[in-house]
Amino acid sequence: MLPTRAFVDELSWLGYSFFTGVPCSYLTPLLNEIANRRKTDYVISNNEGEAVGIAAGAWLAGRKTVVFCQNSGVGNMVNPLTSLNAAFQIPALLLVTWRGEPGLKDEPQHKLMGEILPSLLDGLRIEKAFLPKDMREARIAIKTAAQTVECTSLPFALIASRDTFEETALREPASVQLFVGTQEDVRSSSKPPVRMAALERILAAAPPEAALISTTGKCSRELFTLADRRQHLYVVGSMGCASAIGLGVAVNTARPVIVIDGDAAALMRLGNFATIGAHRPRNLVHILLDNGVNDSTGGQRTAADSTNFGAVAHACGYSHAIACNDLAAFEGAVRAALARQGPSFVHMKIAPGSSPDLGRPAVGPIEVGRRFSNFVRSGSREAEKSDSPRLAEGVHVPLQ
Ligand SMILES: Cc1ncc(C[n+]2csc(CCOP(=O)(O)OP(=O)(O)O)c2C)c(N)n1
Repeated sequence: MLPTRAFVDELSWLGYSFFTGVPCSYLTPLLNEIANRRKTDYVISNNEGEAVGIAAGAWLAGRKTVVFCQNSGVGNMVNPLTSLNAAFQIPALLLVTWRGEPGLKDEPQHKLMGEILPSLLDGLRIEKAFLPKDMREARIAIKTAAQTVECTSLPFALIASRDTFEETALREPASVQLFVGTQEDVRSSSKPPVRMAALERILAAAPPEAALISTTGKCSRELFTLADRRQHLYVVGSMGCASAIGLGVAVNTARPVIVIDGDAAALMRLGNFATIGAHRPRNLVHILLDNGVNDSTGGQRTAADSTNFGAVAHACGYSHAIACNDLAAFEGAVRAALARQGPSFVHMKIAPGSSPDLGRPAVGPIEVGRRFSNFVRSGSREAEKSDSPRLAEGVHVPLQ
């Protein structure tokens, strides 16, 4: 077995101090050790795909990241691994447990994934190594993994078998408080504007130091058409992950971070709201441009009209949530959100439709990611002074 503390020390020495993921019982000692450390950031997540998004945001903000999961959770990661990490060349050290490992007795639900895990990772073109249970050998495996991550700028998977980590007790369980923010509804009878007009208002309200992360489909295409700047991250794939990426960026910078979501994308990963509410980054403004349809794929209806998004954000612990449908109120709401302590949520009803000759980002995702990352990491003096995440004051801090 590996001495758990020495394993985490090894990762820390190599700069890996940002952890996110979904637990597996094989990792309990490791997760206790991480939670016990004050200088290690541990972002709980609800879904392994969400964790990949959070880690991608953290990497863009300059962190080296570890995403832990049970191998069942690799299934939840496939979309962002292929269309975010591979497309943008965003690395992460994946620590994947091996339930259903061939030759070991395990539950029936782990059998198939246990058998296909190595070939699944091969299919995803993710390099891998089996984590040895001897610390001397494990050190070499971790170093090699870290070097490969640096060289390829892609995820690398360390696969951990049963009984890899020595027992470690949780010193102090994190205290959880329910935060009750405020909620407003200023919708009027006015006709909702198109997305492009709403995006223009966001650009008018956003200060030059703000980072903007736009969701998959026409939202990113329209933002690119209106203005292409290094502080824009066009999330062309990984539908639903814009808010997770935004969370990962926001907890690692003092800059304002604005996420521009779509209703279908938000519904695809509604759990992200709860994670944002749990971690409460005060510099995050989450905007939802809700046209009630999958506009980018031809206008198929979503469940948006029967969902009270403001109530969801409020219930999940956002500081403030507001619903609006006219442009003046929307711009005012975005400006107010940027001025107050977040996380804030702005739900804007828009009309479906877009220009028929809408272009696509002419800059590739690798370049978009690099220039966004340089922007986030540069010039934020407060961020440079402190290495602590920017969370709302006086609330539960689950990052240890
Ligand atoms: C995982 C995944 N499923 C489906 C798609 C196809 N797709 C791209 S954009 C989109 C609709 C997005 O709708 P919404 O978030 O409401 O934004 P809108 O297009 O309305 O602006 C869909 C279904 C995808 N890119 N990824």
